[in-house]
Amino acid sequence: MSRTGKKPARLVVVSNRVAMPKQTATGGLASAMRAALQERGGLWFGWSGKIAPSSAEEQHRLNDGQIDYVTIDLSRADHDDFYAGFANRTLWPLFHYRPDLVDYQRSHLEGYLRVNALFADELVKLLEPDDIIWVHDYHLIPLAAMLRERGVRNRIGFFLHTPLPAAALLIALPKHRELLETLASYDLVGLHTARDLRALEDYFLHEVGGAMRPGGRLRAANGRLFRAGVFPISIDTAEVADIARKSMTEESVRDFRQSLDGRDLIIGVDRLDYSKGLAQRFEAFAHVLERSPTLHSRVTFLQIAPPSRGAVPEYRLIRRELERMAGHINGKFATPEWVPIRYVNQSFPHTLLAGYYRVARVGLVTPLRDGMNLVAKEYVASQDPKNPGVLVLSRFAGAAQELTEALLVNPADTVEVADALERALAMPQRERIARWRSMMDVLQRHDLTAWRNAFLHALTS
Ligand code: GDG
Repeated sequence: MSRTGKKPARLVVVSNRVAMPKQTATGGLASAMRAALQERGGLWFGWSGKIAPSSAEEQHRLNDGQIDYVTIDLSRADHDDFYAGFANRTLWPLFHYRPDLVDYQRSHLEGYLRVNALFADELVKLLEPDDIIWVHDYHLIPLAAMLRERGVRNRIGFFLHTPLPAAALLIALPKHRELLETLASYDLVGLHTARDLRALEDYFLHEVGGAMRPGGRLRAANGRLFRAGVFPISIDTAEVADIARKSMTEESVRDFRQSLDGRDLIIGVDRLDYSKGLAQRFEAFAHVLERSPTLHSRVTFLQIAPPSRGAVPEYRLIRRELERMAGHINGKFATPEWVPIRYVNQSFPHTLLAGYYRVARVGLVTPLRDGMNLVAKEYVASQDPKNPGVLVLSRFAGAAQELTEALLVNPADTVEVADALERALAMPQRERIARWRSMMDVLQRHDLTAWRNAFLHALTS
């Protein structure tokens, strides 16, 4: 209830995948959305993750207290064209500055529009006039336009979890106007950083003839007015810190620590994705071993990389490449007592991850491009205040805009990353504490709850 005693409007979250109640929510987004829905009461709509023989109109419904979950299946063709095709072989590489990996196919674009239309058709059946709708990510850019075509007048917000690249790249996308101008059908478009916002404004102002209106609103060429703003996503800082502290007494974390045998740990945790810069990271670590024999047997690099998007060929390629590199580096430097890289293609429960982060002297987070990167924030929040580790962070992660006391690197510069690694390993405790404190202050002031409240406040006011 608000101060006026009026119940806030119901929240409707729409995302490609829905984190169902019994699933452990991987990633911050799932828990953020759950908390928001719990608070106001609401509905979460999206793809079930299942392939049905034909595009099934049947909705799967589940209620869990304040939250209704409604999902639909996709047909094989819809999945291939929309998800494995246009979303993950066109938009994802383009938005991560990899035009070389873009595989544009007209049939994929058609599938993308078809699935967005299917989402719109199914969603209108569920909407009430006062609902506030919050749409997530690059899979669903045209959804608001399609809802508007179906008569929906509700407030609709959109948040892009990836970077938005410079206009010069966006215009390389065939039919880019037809897609990107639909962003104007939202009332609010949220982005992680000022750079992403500049890209959006630049695209609308200089590429498609929009204009800036008083109050910071953008006018699209079709006359529609919308707002865009910077809302850097965050983590549940207090909870992550708490989990990390408690995990130190867990047997599995103690066993792991023991297995390090006094060596310093460097940790990386990433979905296995070419945007995460894992090959360059492996190279930088190899460079350290190459030039600093005194570090041999004294450091262990644990890279956790759960496979993702295995249906997309580029992901199978990067997986093979990393296996080859890890094998090569270990073959070259390992001794009977020591393996330099522990490369693990598995995902772990959050409690364990937080413990690993806390044990690690260095968090190595070097994506080539990343909308935000929550691992960087989780690593910081997991540290022991009296003896914190050092974050080595790519300048091209959105998180670098806030975590300025990390050792910031260009991930493509193997020598610069190697230098930062060695500096991190040798950093005196006082400097580690000072840098950590300043980053932790940022995360405590701006946590996940602050993020969603800021977005929802901007959307509803
Ligand atoms: C997209 C954007 C943006 C990872 N391995 C395991 C595991 N994870 C969790 C991490 C973290 C999440 O997954 C990954 O989030 P990131 O932000 O690092 O990266 P993306 O998956 O690419 O996320 C990104 C984000 O959306 C939010 O807007 O920051 O830029 O690309 O929370 O902890 N979780 C568990 N086991 C694992 O093995 N439980």
